[in-house]
Amino acid sequence: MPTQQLNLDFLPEASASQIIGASSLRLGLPQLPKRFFRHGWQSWTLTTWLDPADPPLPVRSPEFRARDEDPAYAFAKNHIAAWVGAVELGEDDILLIGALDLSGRVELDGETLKAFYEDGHQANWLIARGKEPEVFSKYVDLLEKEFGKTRFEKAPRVWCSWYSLYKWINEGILLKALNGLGDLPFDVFQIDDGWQDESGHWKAGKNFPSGMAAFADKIKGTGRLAGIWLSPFIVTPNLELFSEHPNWLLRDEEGSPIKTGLNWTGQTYGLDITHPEVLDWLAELIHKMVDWGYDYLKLDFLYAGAAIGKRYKDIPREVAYRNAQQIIREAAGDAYILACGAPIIPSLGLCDGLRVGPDVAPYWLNKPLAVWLNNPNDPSTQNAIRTSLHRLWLRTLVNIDPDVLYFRSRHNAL
Ligand code: 9PG
Repeated sequence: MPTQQLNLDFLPEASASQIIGASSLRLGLPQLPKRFFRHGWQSWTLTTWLDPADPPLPVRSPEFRARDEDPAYAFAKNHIAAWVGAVELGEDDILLIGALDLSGRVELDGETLKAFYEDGHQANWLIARGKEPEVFSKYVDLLEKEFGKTRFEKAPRVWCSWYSLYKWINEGILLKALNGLGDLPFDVFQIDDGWQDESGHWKAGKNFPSGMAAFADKIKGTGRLAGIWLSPFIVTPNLELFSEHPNWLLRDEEGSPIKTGLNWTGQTYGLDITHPEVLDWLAELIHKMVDWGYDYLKLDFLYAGAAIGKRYKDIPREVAYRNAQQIIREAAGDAYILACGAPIIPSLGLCDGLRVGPDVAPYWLNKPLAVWLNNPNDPSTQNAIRTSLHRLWLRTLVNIDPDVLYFRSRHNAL
């Protein structure tokens, strides 16, 4: 299909909408909008209404840029929204542009709204004008037709180990927590980061001498689903996998492995999820979790699969991501998949739950990180609530996960 660049010199009437196919679009606005709705790329990325007079501030550290933002647009001079952007023209007068395919971006450049598919192909856009709930619900209906939705009407109630124990977990501590739940109405007991050797080495660490299958049995013995965390698309450098399969890593044009930000064990690198051996390895990994007895999989740091880089198969990065997610979905069978740190639109239809904001934390804001490093995506109560609230419109497509609620009487700065 030839790529088509469209200049539109008219706006839809109030409550009207249209679908237009184009590789890029330019829409002249009657005046500078009052606010711009910026949708962030992945679970943790800032999603909110912004004042167009405030220029975008790039996240200052490369580690956080790689982990929390779409690095492709980190230094853009204008605000750029991932897949869907909107402007407020007047009271209850919102104009939304929403991509109906992967790689769509929406940029506000003064009095012009520009929409484009990053990979340059032509696909549909929704242009809708009306009240905020009205335009977002039109977008959601079309997204469902395009990508599908969760198989679960209701989100399960989950106990997650991260926010009370972080990575300091072991068999004994978790068993105590499991027994301590008594008959509290949790549907899932989910083991978070810390059970494994390392990211990429998905075997029980030394703190779980009885193995992970035995722990899944213990969980099921309480009548709950067994949940486990893993980050299938990242690896840490001190792994055999790194030296045994150098061609499994995502690399830049010069051949250096792509850094995908920090996690609790340090620097992470992305896998080339278009490589057939990596895809086989991923399917095997997910089968292993299911065979161990886990029926709730929290898949984290998923953005790394769609990082910019040179891949075995020369396909757009979000297409590569969705193909790999499809393979994971099939391998997971009936297991519930919670996608975290995940590119939002490319995950729809392939996951059941989706994290829609950064981690919560026992403080309102981490000023050094949020303000001095310009990182609005870092764990904090403010950031978690802000981004989650601006993604409520996704709730009929997927079980939206605003992260956890927890109670603390000590070590609490709120
Ligand atoms: C486990 C956690 C939890 C959490 C996820 C994700 O390095 N960091 O600053 C960092 C911050 C947050 C983070 C991971 C690393 O959160 O959202 O629920 O599963 O991983 O590592």
